[in-house]
Amino acid sequence: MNTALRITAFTAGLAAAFGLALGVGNATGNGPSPRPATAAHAGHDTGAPGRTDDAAADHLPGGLQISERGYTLSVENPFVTAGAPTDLRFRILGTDGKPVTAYQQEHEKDLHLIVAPRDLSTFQHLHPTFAADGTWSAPAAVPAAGEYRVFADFTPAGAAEGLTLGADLHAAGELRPAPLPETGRTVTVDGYTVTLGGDLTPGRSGRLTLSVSKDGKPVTDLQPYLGAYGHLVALRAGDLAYLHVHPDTTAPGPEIGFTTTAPSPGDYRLFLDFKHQDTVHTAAFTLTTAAHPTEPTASHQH
Ligand SMILES: [Cu+2]
Repeated sequence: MNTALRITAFTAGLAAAFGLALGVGNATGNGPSPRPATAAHAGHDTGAPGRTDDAAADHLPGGLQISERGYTLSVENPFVTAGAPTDLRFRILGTDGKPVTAYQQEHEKDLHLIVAPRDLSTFQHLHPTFAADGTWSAPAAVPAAGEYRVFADFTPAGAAEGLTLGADLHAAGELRPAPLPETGRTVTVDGYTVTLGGDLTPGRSGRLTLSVSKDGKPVTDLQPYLGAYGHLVALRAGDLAYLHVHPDTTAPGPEIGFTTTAPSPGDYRLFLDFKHQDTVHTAAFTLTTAAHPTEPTASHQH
């Protein structure tokens, strides 16, 4: 059994132990992906330092802030021990300092909780239980020591749009951070083969497709999960910026489509949750953004 398989088996065991859907892709190698040579914006060599005209920069990616638009993510105990069952408890505080108790559903839930370590080696997508006093709680598996990021993705009742707050979670133990695995375009998980199509292009909306097959045959009877035939979470390597991703597929497989915008060049980890035969599986990919567009466009002329 190779290391990646052992890790997969290990996390699968933990997932079973904690009764959670937890997954990592079946990585085929190690080492960071090559990065584009430059992050410079083509046609912008005279801009003032720190200035950018990228539309994406007008709106920070989610998850980078613990407090935003008057809402704060308050984790009750951000110090946990790796490998031990963890009851993750937190509240969303509003501008008045009181817990938010009314939410608008997105993807069939009031709140989505994502937990990932800084090295993006594991991923959990949880749906915590809400108590009337405003406390959310979820049993979380923290399989290895590390600095984790906890993301709460929600829309307060009455708010025009949702937001994603991020907070640190520290898991004590022997720390063994790993470089991002190079997954390529095909990942196998739980006997399924998932193939990634499309690209992330910095500053531009792009479409990603994920095709699911099993035993060499396309899977055409995926089950709805969170109001779609798949749920994709994209995190930027280096700072764990949380990208907003919109599903756009109406057929139950084999292809699941999403649109999203990468805010910058770099490496991203994509975690696809899909449901088949009443079980949710997670396929993880490492994807480096495609080359930044070089041709100047009308909006780049000053
Ligand atoms: Cu969710």
